[in-house]
Amino acid sequence: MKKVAPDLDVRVWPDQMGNVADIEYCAAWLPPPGVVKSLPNLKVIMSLGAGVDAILKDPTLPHDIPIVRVNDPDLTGRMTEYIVLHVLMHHRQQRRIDDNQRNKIWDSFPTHAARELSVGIMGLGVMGVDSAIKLRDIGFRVAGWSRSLKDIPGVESFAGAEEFDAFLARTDVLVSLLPATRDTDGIINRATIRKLSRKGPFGAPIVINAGRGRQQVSDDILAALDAGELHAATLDVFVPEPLPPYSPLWTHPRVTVTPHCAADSDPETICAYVAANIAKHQRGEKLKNLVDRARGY
Ligand code: NDP
Ligand code: OXD
Repeated sequence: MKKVAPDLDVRVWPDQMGNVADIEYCAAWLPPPGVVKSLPNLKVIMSLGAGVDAILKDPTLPHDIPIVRVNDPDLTGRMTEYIVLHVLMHHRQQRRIDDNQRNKIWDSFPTHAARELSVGIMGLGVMGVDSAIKLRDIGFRVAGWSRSLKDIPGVESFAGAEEFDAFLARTDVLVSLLPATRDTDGIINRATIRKLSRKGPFGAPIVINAGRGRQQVSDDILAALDAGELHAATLDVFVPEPLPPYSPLWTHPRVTVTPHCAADSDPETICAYVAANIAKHQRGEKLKNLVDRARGY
């Protein structure tokens, strides 16, 4: 912050807070409960990430202070790289090729075209739309599911609980880019997996979760893999994080574990975003990317 906004009086919690009554803006990722409430003159909370579940879980969080979340092309671009990478990794069976190379096996198995695979993205927000467009442009059959219907050329849109099953039925690769809310908790469960398409080239679906760990029921994913109901999974987010060493997800041959790195927040980019929003607020301009607390995202 000091580098990108040298004129701001920046205080760092917990040691350099000074008189807390001076503090008008707070930038946070996982504030310990009670810290935000202890700032009597706070005007805006700036999330350091796109997801705000870690901020909203503080039961003492004041109700009337706006929360701005990150919506930045750097973060979105990183997420799209991750989603495209992992869809392609499964589609091109790269893990099989890696295993074969380790064992010096020349196994030229048949491959298939992108148009043969249906990708379904849960969450057609800032991240989901960008990933959908890039996957569409590669040639995958892409659909998205969100609360409200979207109009994105070449991307089929489904909305609400009533269209969830139809969305799942056409999906070979299920991607989650949903926020963690009461409504999305546990959404990737055995029943959801069983509703996915089995018409794709692998005969069973694939799950990629880069939203939040709370969305997946890990035991259901493992059971579905072992029962042949799920072909493979890529998981970037977990409960708890870090994923403990004893978790069977680490060693399952058809699970790819990544350490919540799908879209890393680059400190300079995010601090510049926060500083720009502070300047905007001080000029009396309307803030964008405000969190709707009732919706939870
Ligand atoms: P947005 O708020 O822009 O998009 C959220 C999307 O989810 C919207 O399309 C919204 O629908 C949809 N949605 C929310 N609740 C429901 C529901 N109950 N049913 C159906 N659709 C729902 O968020 P972003 O795209 O910026 O980020 C998404 C999430 O990605 C973050 O909340 C965070 O959890 C995760 N993330 C993970 C990172 C990582 O490194 N793994 C990095 C960054 C983000 P509608 O459009 O109708 O409102
Ligand atoms: C985010 C994250 O929400 O990094 O930005 O998970």
